[in-house]
Amino acid sequence: MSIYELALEKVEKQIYCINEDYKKIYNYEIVDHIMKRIKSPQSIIDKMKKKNYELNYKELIENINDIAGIRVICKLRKDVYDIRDLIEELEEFKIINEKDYIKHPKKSGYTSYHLIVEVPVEFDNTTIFVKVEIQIRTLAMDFWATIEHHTKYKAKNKISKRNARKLVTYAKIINKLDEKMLDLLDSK
Ligand code: 0O2
Repeated sequence: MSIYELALEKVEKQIYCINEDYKKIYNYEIVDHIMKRIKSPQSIIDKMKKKNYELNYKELIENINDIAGIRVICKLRKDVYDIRDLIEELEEFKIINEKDYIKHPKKSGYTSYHLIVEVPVEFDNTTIFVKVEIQIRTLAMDFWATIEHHTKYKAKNKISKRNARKLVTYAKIINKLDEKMLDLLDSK
């Protein structure tokens, strides 16, 4: 797990650098805040069972890409894509997978931009490439995802179909709001 922690610290540091550089050039903080976590052992086991993987280290390392996860929260939808492009420019990291749930929201209504990057970490005089999941989303998307995570996605008790439909509607409202905020700033 310490390998994942080292990788996570490296990614966090780079995101802070991106923010600092951006601030110097545009006088604007493109990153609002960052959250990071190492997935708990129980959550890793639950995910492996859910995806029908055998419970061994080989399957874990090859298939579970979000043991180290970092969430980058920004203000505007266009910031999400700018941050993504700035991460791509970092020579140290290699993007190995990405999912645009903003252009293609999940059935649940979930919107976010996901990247899996490979990060070189020095460990025991060897360079190991560690996968880190970066989720980039606006404050509004994060508000929705946090509530939905708690009430539906990871909730022990199933919510009613009616409430699940409401959550999809609220996700659409939130995304409309993100669009309107952009329009407002563009029309200043
Ligand atoms: P937790 O507890 O947040 O860590 P794959 O990469 O295709 O093998 P994976 O990893 O399921 O499969 O990919 P995906 O769909 O990109 O989802 C990864 C993470 O996105 C999830 O991690 C959640 O954090 C978040 N996520 C995905 N769908 C939803 C959703 O409908 N609602 C909310 N609130 N979050 C979502 P975990 O490990 O499932 O959960």
